[in-house]
Amino acid sequence: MTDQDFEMTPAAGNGLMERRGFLRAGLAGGIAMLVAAPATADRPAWTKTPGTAMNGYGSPSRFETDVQRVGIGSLPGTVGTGASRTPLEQLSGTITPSGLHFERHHNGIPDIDPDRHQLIIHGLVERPLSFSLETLARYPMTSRIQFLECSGNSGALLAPTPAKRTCSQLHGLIAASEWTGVPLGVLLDEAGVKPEARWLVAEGADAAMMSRSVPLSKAFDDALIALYQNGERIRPSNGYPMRLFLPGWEGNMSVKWLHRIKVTSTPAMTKDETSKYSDLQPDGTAKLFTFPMGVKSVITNPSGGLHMSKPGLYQITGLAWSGAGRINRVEVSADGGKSWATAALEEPVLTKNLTRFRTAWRWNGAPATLMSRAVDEHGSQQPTRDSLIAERSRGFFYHYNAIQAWRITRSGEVENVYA
Ligand SMILES: Nc1nc2c(c(=O)[nH]1)N[C@H]1C(S)=C(S)[C@@H](COP(=O)(O)O)O[C@H]1N2
Ligand SMILES: [Mo]
Repeated sequence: MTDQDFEMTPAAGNGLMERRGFLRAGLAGGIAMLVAAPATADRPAWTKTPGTAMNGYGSPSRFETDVQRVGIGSLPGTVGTGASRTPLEQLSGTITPSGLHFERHHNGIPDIDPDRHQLIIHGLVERPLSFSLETLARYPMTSRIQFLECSGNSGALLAPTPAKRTCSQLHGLIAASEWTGVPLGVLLDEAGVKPEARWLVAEGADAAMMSRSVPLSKAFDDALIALYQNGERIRPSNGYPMRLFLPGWEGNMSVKWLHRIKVTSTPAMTKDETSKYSDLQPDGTAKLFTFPMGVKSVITNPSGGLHMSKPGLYQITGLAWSGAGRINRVEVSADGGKSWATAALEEPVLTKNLTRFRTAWRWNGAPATLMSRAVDEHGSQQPTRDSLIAERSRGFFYHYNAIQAWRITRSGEVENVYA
């Protein structure tokens, strides 16, 4: 078959193909090998003997043991004060398996006995209340498939020279899950928020007792007291037995191991919203409270550290997201940003969730630079690295959302570059 049979018409420079043809026919005609039906004697051993037994809790295939969180690092002298990253380039779809959800802990993972855990709501309320897991289970619950991103994600790309790193080493402080729990507004209504209240302070039960101030408007908008992650109880590393989940906002605010909410009139100016997760300005003051995560995308395949085998048809795929809503469009370039082709977005495209994009690319074997850029439903566009740096003040670190470029060398190595 020829490319024409698949409507593989060019969409942009250096081999990018029209997305409609890609969606209809895929790349099969260009890649799969033609074979005859195998003879019985050639059947593999696993078709000839009964398989193994069932078990109580499943795990991935033994051939997938290299799919692990990456870049696990803890501060010197500690074991749990640091981060691990989602292996983005090894996954597909949009939901992150719970065991591969990135982790960010300020003092390790607490070993919380759910029967002794309580959530207290107090402060500027008519009735201070305390909730056990058992009482929370009687409230109406809702589920949302949405992303969580640390605002320190991708900060390594501010280095003056591009680090030789993989996609997950650079961008892996993001994950998406189906979060299920009780809308925070329901609990606040029961406690009766007083008229002068404007904020709440959420505190975790870890040994950091990490706390953040949250505007009440967000609490009543789409905040969840999340109890389940991808259908099962939240994993200890992600906040067991309950966490605050604030869709689209910087991950730090989604306080894990949540045990206390104090309703207040002003923010509490906690450590993690003043000395950290704030942006130093040229005059020496710090800009506080940058909550939503900006519109962003990254090509996960091919990406840094991966290897292209030989020239021919490839699938370019990646993830796009916006803390402000849905992704409207993702464009891909194979010529370092000179021309762009619109990528296909995988359904469903959900608000404040990861959106998977795909497009077809014919690599001609010459060096090439791949990039992706996203636009969200409000028209916000992902900036170039240069424009992001020009528009932010020196010394900024959080909320890096610039376009990522991957350089493919003649030998097929893929590396992080600034384009
Ligand atoms: N109690 C508590 N909540 C916390 C943290 C923490 O250390 N302690 N880390 C925060 C940070 S910086 C991020 S990015 C997210 C990470 O959530 P995850 O570990 O489930 O990926 O949790 C936030 N909530
Ligand atoms: Mo974070």
